[in-house]
Amino acid sequence: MLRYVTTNAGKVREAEEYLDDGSVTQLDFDYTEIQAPTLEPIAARGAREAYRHAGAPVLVDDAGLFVDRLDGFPGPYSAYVEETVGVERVGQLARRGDDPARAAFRCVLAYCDGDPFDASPDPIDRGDRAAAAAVGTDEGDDATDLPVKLFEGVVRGRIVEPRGSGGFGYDPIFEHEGTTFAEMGSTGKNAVSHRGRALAKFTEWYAGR
Ligand code: ITT
Ligand code: NA
Repeated sequence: MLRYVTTNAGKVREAEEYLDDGSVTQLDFDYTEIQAPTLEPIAARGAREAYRHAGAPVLVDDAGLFVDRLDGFPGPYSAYVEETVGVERVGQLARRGDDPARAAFRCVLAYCDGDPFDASPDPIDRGDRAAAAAVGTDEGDDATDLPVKLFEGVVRGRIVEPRGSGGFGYDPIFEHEGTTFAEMGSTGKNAVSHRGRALAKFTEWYAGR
């Protein structure tokens, strides 16, 4: 049984809906989130800590909203900014000006089961940037530490006035091809979302490992 490590019920709902086979269970564990400009090292450290805590295979999900004109803010600070500034005011800040406020949602899934992975063929040769990051390019990561596999999903869209009552977090202000994520059900959101895309990469690798 794979532990999906998160304190966020919305993430678990989407992961369970995507995997749909009872193979995951939530591990409500609040791992230490290091300060970093990207999601990968946060997720990788979190996965090692969660694996040591659980003693069983874990999948950590670190996500964020990156607004182009705010140079990627709130990015890795999305949870803190949601709690403090709030979704509506982030939307107002992002929409200031005439251009459409372009943004991306990113999700990084970090898998750790304590086993060393086969390091060949080289992930860079396979064009797998996330896997390349997993094999020791994360700043400060000790190459002798527990190996972590990373899977990234990205979706682009624009920031709009809040619409819809589904989803969670920034979903009401994130529009993708005319529909906000809060106007989609979990299935529709998973088909296009950052989390759905990261889960697709993860499940493909997990099935063939
Ligand atoms: P865990 O760390 O326990 O998993 P969290 O909610 O703190 O839960 P993050 O650290 O990844 O999760 O913070 C991500 C922030 O971005 C947080 O404010 C979420 O509500 C928001 N977020 C993440 N995925 C989202 C999604 O699919 N739709 C809308 N908002 C999302
Ligand atoms: Na968090």
